[in-house]
Amino acid sequence: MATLYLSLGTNLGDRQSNLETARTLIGQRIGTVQAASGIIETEPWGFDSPNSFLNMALAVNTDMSPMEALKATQAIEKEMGRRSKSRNSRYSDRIIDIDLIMYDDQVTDLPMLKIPHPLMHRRRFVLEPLSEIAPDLEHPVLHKTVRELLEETR
Ligand code: PH2
Ligand code: MG
Ligand code: MG
Repeated sequence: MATLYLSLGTNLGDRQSNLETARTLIGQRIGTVQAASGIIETEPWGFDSPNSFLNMALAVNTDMSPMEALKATQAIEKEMGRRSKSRNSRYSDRIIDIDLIMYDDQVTDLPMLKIPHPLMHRRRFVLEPLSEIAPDLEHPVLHKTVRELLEETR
């Protein structure tokens, strides 16, 4: 059994309900939701949009491998109506985005899947919710806790 940390984000439609639906499906398909952060409203990071985000983090106890969990999160995104990902490698508005942030202290470096998420340490919209549920979780490459990473991020 592993602990998988997920970041959820949405900036289209009924954002609150999108987070609730995703959380329910994650609990049904990936594993028991052991902890859920509060929801924060954040400005789009890395692209321009009038639509602000709701972001939150989950800790899930799972028997799935990271690749299995990725397939499951992608299926949920698709079923919830998420359109094709960013064009020209730019970010775009979305109904739901579910990102794998950490998987125990495991490091995965595949073309399709990198864990820890390569940008997690630069994103307050990931670190703030994550610090609520796992402040002492240590980044297995940077060897800093989530709390420390958040303090270093403007
Ligand atoms: N996700 C992105 C890019 N920018 N900005 C905010 N505030 N929240 C997000 O979840 C987010 C973002 C890429 O997935
Ligand atoms: Mg993302
Ligand atoms: Mg994503």
